[in-house]
Amino acid sequence: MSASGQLTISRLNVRAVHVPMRLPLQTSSGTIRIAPLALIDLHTDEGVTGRTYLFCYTPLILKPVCQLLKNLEPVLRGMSVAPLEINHALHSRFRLLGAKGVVGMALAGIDMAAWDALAIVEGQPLARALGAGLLDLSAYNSCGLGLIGADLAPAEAEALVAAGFSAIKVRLGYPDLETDLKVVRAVKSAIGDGIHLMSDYNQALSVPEAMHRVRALADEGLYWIEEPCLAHDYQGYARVRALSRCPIQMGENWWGPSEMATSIGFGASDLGMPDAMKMGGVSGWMQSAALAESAGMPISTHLFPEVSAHLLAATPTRHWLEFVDWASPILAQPMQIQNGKASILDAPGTGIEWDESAVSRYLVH
Ligand code: SMN
Ligand code: MG
Repeated sequence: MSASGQLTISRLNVRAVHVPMRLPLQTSSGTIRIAPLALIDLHTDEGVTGRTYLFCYTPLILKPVCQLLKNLEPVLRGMSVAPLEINHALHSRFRLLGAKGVVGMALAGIDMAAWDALAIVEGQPLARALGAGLLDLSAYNSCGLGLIGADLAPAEAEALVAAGFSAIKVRLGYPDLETDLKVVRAVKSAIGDGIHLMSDYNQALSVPEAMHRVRALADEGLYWIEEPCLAHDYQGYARVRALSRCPIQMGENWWGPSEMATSIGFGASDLGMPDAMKMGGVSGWMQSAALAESAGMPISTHLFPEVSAHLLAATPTRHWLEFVDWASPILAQPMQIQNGKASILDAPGTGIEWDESAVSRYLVH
């Protein structure tokens, strides 16, 4: 390492794994049974390695994401681990194509791994490297509780609470409002009043249908109603929000801070939940946290709880950490939740290290 502590990228190791999910997730857009993860190891000449993973949603995109990352290795080799500089260089390289989708995912993965390496070389948890404290964060259990109907949902909801949580999330978007209501009431009566119940439509409704359903759900005690309509119809969201008595939540489909700023400008939602990957990694997240602070918008995280916990600690308007255990089987130290709180460990970086024998079990060749 140079006297300045500067790191230089030597190599990028990228692997594809299919990790079985303990609880499959039936959403209004299909069922997810495995987590297709791209594992990134960003090696440096100095021997420090930054790590992260990308959740690719569908196996169809896993290999293309990994291939793009591999294609970028010669571009990265020899660069300093300075995430803002790396972003500047990579974003200008992709200016004509644009940096959403597969490109945005790959760039965010490089950014997250680079920040991990920086925090490791500083000997600090990422949260501290970002200027935050090691906070205990309120976490909700977002595993499971897909569209499984009013007969099965109560038992699954009880099990999610029993894992040590005071908040869980139910997926909605059944063919009719009556089933949505039935499921919400069944889950509510199973978990009781002391537990918060978030809800998520995964963009299932038209704007008029969303207006109808949010009014009907007004007195059901939901903590928030997430993504009722198509994610980029900010005008439609503003109309739905105007007549909802329950806070409207969105943000997992904001690709970068500029989309978030547009959404805020339309008054599309009460709450925000950027996704660390789609927002552009740690660097993009910090911009989104600044936007949220100036708009006075409470911010929750989306997926990637291991990295997102550090980011939430560094977010002035922090709200909830979304906990999913999808990467836990391949991590040496899976995230632990106690009494509904996620703690940030006093260890260098994000704390992501692979359980190599699990990784080899789930490797996709
Ligand atoms: C979700 C995220 C990722 C895959 C499926 C469903 C969901 C959430 O929208 O917010 O957790
Ligand atoms: Mg969601």
